[in-house]
Amino acid sequence: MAQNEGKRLAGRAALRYVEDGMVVGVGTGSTVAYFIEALAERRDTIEGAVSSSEQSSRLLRERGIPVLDLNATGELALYVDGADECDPHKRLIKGGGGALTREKIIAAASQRFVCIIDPAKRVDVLGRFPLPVEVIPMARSHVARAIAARGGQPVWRDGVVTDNGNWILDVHNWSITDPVALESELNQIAGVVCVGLFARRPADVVLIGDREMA
Ligand code: ABF
Repeated sequence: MAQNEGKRLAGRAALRYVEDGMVVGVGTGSTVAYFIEALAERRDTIEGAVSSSEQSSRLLRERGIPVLDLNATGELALYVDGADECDPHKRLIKGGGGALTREKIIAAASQRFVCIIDPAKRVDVLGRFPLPVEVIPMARSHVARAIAARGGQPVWRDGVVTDNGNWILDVHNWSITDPVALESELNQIAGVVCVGLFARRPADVVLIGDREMA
């Protein structure tokens, strides 16, 4: 299956979880762009969306879907988002698109997190994709040293500022055999805003193309 076809099928398949009257949490990335395109067919039946990035907010508004504030909507029934890697336990690496912090906030505030991926995102062990870590700019070097001391190889995503005004380190060559433990450990480092591991709160449903992961 061509990668874009897999993304398009997954994006459309997620529509089956959208119910009338919903406020839908919407992630970021090219797979989510297909979902937004499909969601626009339902814009008259849903209340609106809570967006994880300025990029997705633009796409939603272009499609006539109201973008709402999570502080006003309260907890959500559904969050739909992509991922960079997905293991057999529905644990994810996310953040290649730089939106990991707002994505993790909305995932935490949502009852059901539906992850939409093409088959190339499936891995047995997380870590082939460099792990994004959002950091407060002044702490970049401090966090990089702490990650290196744990065996990771951090690379500053130079030139990228997140929607929250922070920087990103991408950690290479980590075979992440215990993603829950690593997520908790990295969260403790002073200066870390968000770790691109969605393991403490994994996806509830993973759609791979148009098939649901068991
Ligand atoms: C987003 O989806 C990011 O967390 C992740 O990096 C991205 C995957 O992008 P794509 O769908 O374009 O492969 O949620």
